[in-house]
Amino acid sequence: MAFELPALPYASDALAPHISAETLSFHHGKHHNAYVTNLNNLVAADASLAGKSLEEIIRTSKGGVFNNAAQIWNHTFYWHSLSPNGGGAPGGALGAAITRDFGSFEDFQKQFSAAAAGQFGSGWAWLVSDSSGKLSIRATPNAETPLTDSAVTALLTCDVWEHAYYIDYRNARPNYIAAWWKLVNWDFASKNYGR
Ligand code: MN3
Repeated sequence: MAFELPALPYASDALAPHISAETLSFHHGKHHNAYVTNLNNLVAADASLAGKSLEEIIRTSKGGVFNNAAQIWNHTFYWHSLSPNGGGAPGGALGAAITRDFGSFEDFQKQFSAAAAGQFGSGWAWLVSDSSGKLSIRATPNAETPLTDSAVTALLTCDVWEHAYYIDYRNARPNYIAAWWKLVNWDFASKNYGR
């Protein structure tokens, strides 16, 4: 069973003007798709990977197999972290936990933006929760993902690889991060928080 590129959860022009259809066509149609093609080639060449789920491969592999598998998972999670109807601040249990653990929503935004802007080179910024519901921010390099840490659950991510923003924002990563806040899918994050 080959892995497949998941469809975007919205139309490719739905995130404009914050993220353009051209960015999504390259980011989803070329980058994300290439990780799927690469992983399928690697799995076809290694019988020990046959029949494993994407999550199992991510949790048990290293090198190119890990990188491509984790990038498939990270990108699917990223598409769902965005919504044409996103932005604003969350209510409910997640909103209360953000205020409790970061002081205020504005303080959380500042800390998350700093983690995303400060990640050296390629990588990701994440909002994660531990099993008690305590929130924290992580930045991971390259394909690294909170999925490999059984102590936390990922709630939300921002892709800070240059391919995520170079078409729309060139070298100005902070401008892309500012746009990302206008698209954040708090319903998805709240569902992942599960409380
Ligand atoms: Mn990417």
